[in-house]
Amino acid sequence: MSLGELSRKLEQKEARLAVIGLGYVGLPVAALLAETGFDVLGVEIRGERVEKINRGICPIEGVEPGLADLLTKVITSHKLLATSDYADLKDRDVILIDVETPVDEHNTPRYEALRASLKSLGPVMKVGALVIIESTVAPQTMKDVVLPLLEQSSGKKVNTDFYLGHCPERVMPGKLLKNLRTLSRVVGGMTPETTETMIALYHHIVHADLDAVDCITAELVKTAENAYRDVQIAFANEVALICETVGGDVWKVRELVNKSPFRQMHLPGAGVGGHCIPKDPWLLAYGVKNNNVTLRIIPAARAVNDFMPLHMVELLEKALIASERTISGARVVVSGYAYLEDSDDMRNSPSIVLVKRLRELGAKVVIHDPYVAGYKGDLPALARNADAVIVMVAHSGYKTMKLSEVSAVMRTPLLIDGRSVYTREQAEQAGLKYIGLGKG
Ligand code: SAJ
Repeated sequence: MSLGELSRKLEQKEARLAVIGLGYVGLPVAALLAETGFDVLGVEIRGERVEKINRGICPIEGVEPGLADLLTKVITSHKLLATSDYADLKDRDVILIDVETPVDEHNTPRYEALRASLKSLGPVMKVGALVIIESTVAPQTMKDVVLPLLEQSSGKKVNTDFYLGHCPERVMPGKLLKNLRTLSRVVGGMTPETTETMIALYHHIVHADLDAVDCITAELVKTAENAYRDVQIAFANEVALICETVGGDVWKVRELVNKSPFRQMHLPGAGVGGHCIPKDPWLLAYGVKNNNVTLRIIPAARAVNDFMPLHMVELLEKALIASERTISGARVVVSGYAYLEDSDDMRNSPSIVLVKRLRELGAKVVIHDPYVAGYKGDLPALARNADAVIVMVAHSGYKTMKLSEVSAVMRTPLLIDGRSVYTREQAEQAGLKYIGLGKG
């Protein structure tokens, strides 16, 4: 099928679609495309996830407005079907790939999932198929990794026997459907004609700009937009450290800095987690590793943000010493295990780094998180005989918690607040000694 014919089938919603990887990105994308009337096949290697989805049950916990109902609707109407069998892809005209592209402990991208999906897709991919990588990849990955691998595994030639593009996603846990529908996207085809055909697909679900670019631009935009956010957060964190030492309140400083035109100082905090921000700066850096350009700001920002959970340990140690306790043997409650408020998403959570460090130092740690399975429960009960509560995530429920019920049961009433969930006054009125990140 030519790109022109494919574009027409996409306009008419007659093209048969597939999404490989039904995770935080792939599942909402598949459901939205199915809702607009396309026949969508979801390919997922985790069998239990396939089974759950085909029963119309959303495997994603946390607060995801509209997703569970949408999934039930498109499964019931048989517009979406999940499978683990790649052979089912043989009649698919457009295949989106939404698999994980993490970086390892050496900050090197791990493309195993991406390579595996391309190796499995190649042999079954039909002539004329359009393959779109939605996962975030380092600049030059489409040209140097995806294209050669797909040609090799399929025995087909790009732009002749199949078409290829990159349209990075911009979703955020907690706003998966909203972001997909309302955020603009860069659409990068290997050829301008491919880009146009990709737009014929995306305009059905994206009610915002679809910016036609080439692949390298799409790779650069996505990784740079998240590296930008990481650098901004690191700046706020560094100002927080300054405020602690000179007696300022970084939250007040930030509020007033942002009254100055063209300032958008981000929120300081107990760390930077998630599936995007801690990873994408390293993808951007990796993309230019062979182009002998020295990057200074991007790695430095990562170092500052990675340090923040360890700084929370420093604040705790100082507070314990002032209360004549040592961290070894101290009973510590960690409030918030997910990486983001009102989410169950644990990926790269700063709390994981914090808990590991606390246990290395001999603290007895209990974890509370109202969204993460296994850590829900009653915080005051967990705080019984504790020497400190460390707030790592600004879950809404924490804001309304009765602090007096917590301090009443603690052995040493210390509150270390990594997200300015409370004010010093609130904490002290409740009988707690308050140590706030960025509050000298
Ligand atoms: N964080 C701060 N200070 C800030 C903002 C965030 O410490 O000012 C921390 C959060 O606590 C969290 C981490 O950074 O641990 C990431 O937070 P995030 O708000 O950036 O949430 P993510 O990881 O879901 O980011 C995604 C990104 N979207 C995509 O990659 C498509 C990001 O580019 C978006 O800006 C963000 O969602 C969003 O706000 O939509």
